[in-house]
Amino acid sequence: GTALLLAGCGSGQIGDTGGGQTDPNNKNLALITGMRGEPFYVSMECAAQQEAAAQGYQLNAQAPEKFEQAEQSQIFGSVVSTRPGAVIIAPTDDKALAAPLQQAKNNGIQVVEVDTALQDRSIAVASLSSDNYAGGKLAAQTLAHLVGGRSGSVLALNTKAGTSTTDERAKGFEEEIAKHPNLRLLPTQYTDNEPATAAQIVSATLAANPDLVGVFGTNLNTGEGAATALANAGRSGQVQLVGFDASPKQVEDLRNGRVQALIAQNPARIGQEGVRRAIAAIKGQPVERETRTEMIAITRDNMDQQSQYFYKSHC
Ligand code: T6T
Repeated sequence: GTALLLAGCGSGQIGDTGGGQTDPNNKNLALITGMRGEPFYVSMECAAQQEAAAQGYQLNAQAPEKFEQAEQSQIFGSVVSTRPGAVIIAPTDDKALAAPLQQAKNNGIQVVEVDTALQDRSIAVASLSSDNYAGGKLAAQTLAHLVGGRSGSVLALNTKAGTSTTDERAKGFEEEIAKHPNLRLLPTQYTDNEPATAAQIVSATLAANPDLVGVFGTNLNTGEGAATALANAGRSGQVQLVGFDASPKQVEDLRNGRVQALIAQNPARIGQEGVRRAIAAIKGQPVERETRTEMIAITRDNMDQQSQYFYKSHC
């Protein structure tokens, strides 16, 4: 069967709360995800709202229209001016958000990273995500298994350079594919996190590389676009497609044979635990610095047993 990975909740060091003074009685939290209305973040936000309410906190959830640094920075600025005790954020760029986040921290706002992270590990008090490097390796193992003994080229579709998660997935994927001499890895392509761009790249790759045997979409949008392109070319199921995430459309594509496997994350758990870390940090309690949540490889054969991993498009 297909490789299955359940990376449990990894424990890290206790974070340094540092920064300016936080009022331990502040009951306001903010959550800034990477993109509005996208099922990974919707699932994260629903669970975060539920946890905040259960603990008697207000959660102001915001997101940019697109997965885009400039708009997210603007939202961050306006959220900070409302003085929440903590900002739980999925930074859309691993460098550009560092300065404003450091400044917020200096002003006594606790920073918790969810999913994506900054390169500078000294700013956030806690960081929660899948082990994305391991997820990329799992995707490569799953794809190699699906391709079997055939030889041919393989394509990975990344989103935007500087997105910590998909960069790690692409790296893990590339390193693992290199262990399979029958698979020739084409240069990884960037899609700007646009499904239409992913579809165009896959169409062009099919034309230029008739030996294409596999595609890895490093996230929801790249995978959805790749599925469309393969279906339009009449190549679904011939070119093996492994996606990351489990949106309603991705799950439907798995069921109807447009996608052969999905590496699902647990965004709800990330949202729930993110709120818990934020509240502990506000209260000055010790906080685990790094938390890794589980992932799982889902195929058509096991999908009905794994429906708890499917993402939501509304709460
Ligand atoms: O794959 C998720 C998330 O983990 C990544 O950081 C950005 O893209 C998604 O939100 C899916 O669209």
